[in-house]
Amino acid sequence: MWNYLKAKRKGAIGASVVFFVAAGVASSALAESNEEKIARAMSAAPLDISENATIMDVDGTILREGSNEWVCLPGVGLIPGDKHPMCNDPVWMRWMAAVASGSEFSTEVVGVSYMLQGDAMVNNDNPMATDPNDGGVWVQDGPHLMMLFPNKDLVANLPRDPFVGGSYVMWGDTPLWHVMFPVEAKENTN
Ligand SMILES: [Cu+2]
Repeated sequence: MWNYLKAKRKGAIGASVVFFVAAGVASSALAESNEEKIARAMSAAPLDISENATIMDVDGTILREGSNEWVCLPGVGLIPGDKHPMCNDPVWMRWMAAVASGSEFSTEVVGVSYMLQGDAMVNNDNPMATDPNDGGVWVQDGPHLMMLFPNKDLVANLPRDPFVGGSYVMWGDTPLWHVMFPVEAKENTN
């Protein structure tokens, strides 16, 4: 499962590189400035977090050193080309690293991530799904927080349905399970 996910993501990155080469587009013309990336990354969380956060590009490059324990990124690095910024605490950074490397994740304490600019469209049950027409439950949240918990019993009372209103569990039957806390209403687009 993990290798499959990695292969899929790598394949997607490869394909986008080929596209740009084939189209003859100079990558420098499309490249965003570091200032733009930093501004977007910072917009994921309240300023008292993001002002002093480390800003890390999606490829791991440090764009700005920080002085608190938060790391803000200009996009979801696991999804090639994604531009939904996030600010992660150290627990969430460990989760991201575990997903990227395909290793197991566990935590003794809760983890918090801010995505105040919204998220990518995902299948709420299957993190590996890439086709929004596959009949699954697809969801794209606006501004939200995300939390990781030490064990799933702690969130047993929360809905799995993203459209029931309020917080819900995403990817609940996978090792990537976490709780979504939308702070804006959304419509059921399924
Ligand atoms: Cu999110």
